[in-house]
Amino acid sequence: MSTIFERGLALPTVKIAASERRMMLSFLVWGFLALMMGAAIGPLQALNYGGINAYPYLRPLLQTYYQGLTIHGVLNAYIFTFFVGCGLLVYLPARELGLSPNMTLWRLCFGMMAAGTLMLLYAMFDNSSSVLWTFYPPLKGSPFFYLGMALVVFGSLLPLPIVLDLRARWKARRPCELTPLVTYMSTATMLMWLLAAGGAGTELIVQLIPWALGLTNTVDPMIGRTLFWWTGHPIVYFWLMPAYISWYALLPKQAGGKLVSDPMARLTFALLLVFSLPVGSHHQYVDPGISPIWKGILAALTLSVALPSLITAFTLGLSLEYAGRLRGGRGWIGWFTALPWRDPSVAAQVLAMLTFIFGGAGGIVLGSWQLDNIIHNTTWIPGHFHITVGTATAMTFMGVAFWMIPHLTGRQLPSRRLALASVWLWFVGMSLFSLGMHWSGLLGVPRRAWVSQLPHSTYERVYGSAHLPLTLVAIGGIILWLATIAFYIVFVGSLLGRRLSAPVPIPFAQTFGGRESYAIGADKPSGGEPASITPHPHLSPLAKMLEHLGVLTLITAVATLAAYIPILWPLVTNMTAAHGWKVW
Ligand code: HAS
Ligand code: CU
Repeated sequence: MSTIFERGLALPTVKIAASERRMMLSFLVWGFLALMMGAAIGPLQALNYGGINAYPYLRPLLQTYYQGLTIHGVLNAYIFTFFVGCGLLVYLPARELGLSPNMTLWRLCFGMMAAGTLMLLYAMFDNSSSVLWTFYPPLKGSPFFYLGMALVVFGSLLPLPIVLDLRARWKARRPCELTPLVTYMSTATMLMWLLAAGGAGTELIVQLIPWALGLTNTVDPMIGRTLFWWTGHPIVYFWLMPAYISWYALLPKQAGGKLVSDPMARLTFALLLVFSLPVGSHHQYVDPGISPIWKGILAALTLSVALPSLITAFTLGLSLEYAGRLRGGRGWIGWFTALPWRDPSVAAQVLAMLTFIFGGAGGIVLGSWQLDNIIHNTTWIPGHFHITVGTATAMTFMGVAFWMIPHLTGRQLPSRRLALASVWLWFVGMSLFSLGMHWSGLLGVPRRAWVSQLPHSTYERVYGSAHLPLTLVAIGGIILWLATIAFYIVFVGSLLGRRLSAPVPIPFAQTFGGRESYAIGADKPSGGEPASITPHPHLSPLAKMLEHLGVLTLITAVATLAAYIPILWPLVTNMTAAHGWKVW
C-alpha cells in the first residue's frame, strides 16, 4: 500500500506548512482583533438597558448608541466569525489530508476581507453608516459601507474552491474512499454558504451599491429585507458549523475519548446544508407582503432546521459521556464532572455547548410564528443570539485559539488559570445578560432602543416593571468586560509568550468502535504530512449516500428557489420606491 508520503508530496509540504501556519495565524489574529473592538463596545449597550447612558462621554469617538451598536454587530457578527471561519475551513482540511491548500486563493480571501473590513470601519467610525448589522434599506449608509460589505461577503466564498480542490486532489488518489470527516464537514459548510450568500450578494450589487453611489434614487425595502434574510438565516450556520467541526472532530479527543458516530456527523452537515436555506423569511413573520400561507410553511420548515442540531446534541452528549467514563466518571453526572475541566480549551467548548442547549431551545420558540409575534423586536432576540453566536460560536473559537495559537506559534499560553477564568466569566456574564434580555423582552422592552437617553423619570415609568431583568443585563455586561480583558491578556500573551519544549498537535479525534480516524498522522505538528494513511473502507451506507455533495447542493438550490420565488414574486410585481433615510 503506497502512502501520500511515498508519492513525493512530503518534501514541499514542510516548507509550505510554515506559510500556511502564518496565514492561519493572520486569520485568527485579525478575527480576534475585530472581536476585541466589538466586545469592548458591547457592555455600553448592556449599560444602556440598565439605564446608564455612557455615550455622551465617548464623543467624538462614538456619537450615538446606534453607531456603537452598528460597529458592535458588524465586527462581531461578520468580521470576527468570517475570519476565524475562513481560516479554520481551509487549515483543518488541509492538515487532515496532509495536502497544501491553494495559497494564492487563501491570501486573496484574506486580502478581500481585510480591505472590506477597513472600508467598513471607515464608514462606521465617520458616523455616516449607523445602519446596524442588518443594513435594512431605506436606512442609507455611505457607499464605503456597502462596498466593504460586498468585499467581505465575496471574499468569504473563496475557501470553497480551495477546499473543493483539496478534496479533488485527495480523491484522485483514493477514488474508492469517502471524503475524510473534517474535509466533508468543511466542504458542506462552504457549499451551504455559497447558496446562502446569493441573497445579500444580490441585494448589495443590484440594490444597495448603485443606490448608495447615486446611480439609482430609490430602493424597495421589502425586497431588500427578503434578500437579506435569504442570507441572514443561513449565516447563523456559517457561524455555527465551524464550531460544530471542532465539537465533532476535535473536542472528543481533547476530552479524552472518541467521536461516537462518524455517519451522524456527516448527516448533521448534510441536513444543515439542505435545511438552512429555505427558511430565512422566518425573520419576517411580522413583515407585510408575505402570504400567511408561506409564514405557516416557514414555521414547519424552521422546525426541520433544528433537527440536525438535535442529532448533534445526542451524538456529542454521548461522545462526552464516553470520554468522561474513560476518565473514571461514574453515575448519572459523574462522567460530566470527570471531563478535563482544567483544560481551558475543553472548558470553553463544553460551556459553549451547555449554553447552546438554551440558545437552541429559544430558536425553536422563535420558529413558531405565533410565539415569535409576542417577542419579535424585543430584547428577547438579542438574548437569543448572544447565547448562540455570542457564546456557542464565540466561546468555541476562544477554546480553539487556546490550543491553536500554541500549535501555530510554538509558544505557550501565559496562564492556564487566567484562560479558565476568562471562559467562566464569559459563561456567567453571558448567562446573566441573556437571562435579563429574554425576561425583559417578555415584558415588552424593545431591542435596538437608546432607552437610557430618555429622561430618568420617563425611563422609570416605561421600563420600571423590567427593573430587575435590566439590572441583570447591565451586571452581565460588566462581567463580560472582565471576561474580555482576561481573554485578551491570554491571547496576546500566547502570541509573545515563552517557547514550548514540544510542539502542540492538532487534536483530530478518532471515531468510536476501533475504527481509526482518517487523520492518522495529520496531527504531526511539523506540517501535517501523514506518515501513513490507512485506506479506510467506510461501511456505513448512510455515509456513502451522503458523499454526493453535488446532488445535495442541487436539491438545496431547488428548495431555495421553491421557497423564494413565491415570496419574492408578489414583491417584485408590486414594487415600492423609498428614498434613503439618515435618522442618526
Ligand atoms: Fe436564531 C433570530 C430561529 C439557531 C442566531 N437567531 C436570530 C438572530 C440571530 C440568531 C443573530 O425562527 C437575530 C437576527 C436579527 O438581528 O434579527 N435560531 C432559530 C432556530 C435555530 C436557531 C430554529 N440562531 C441559531 C444559531 C444562531 C442564531 C445557531 C447563531 C449561531 N432565530 C430563529 C428565529 C429568529 C432568530 C425564528 C427570528 C426571530 C425574530 O423575531 O426576529 C435552531 O438552529 C436551533 C437548534 C439548536 C438546538 C440545540 C442543540 C444543542 C446542542 C448542544 C448539546 C450540548 C451538549 C452538552 C451535548 C436544538 C447541539 C452535554 C452536556 C449535558 C450535561 C447534557
Ligand atoms: Cu433564522
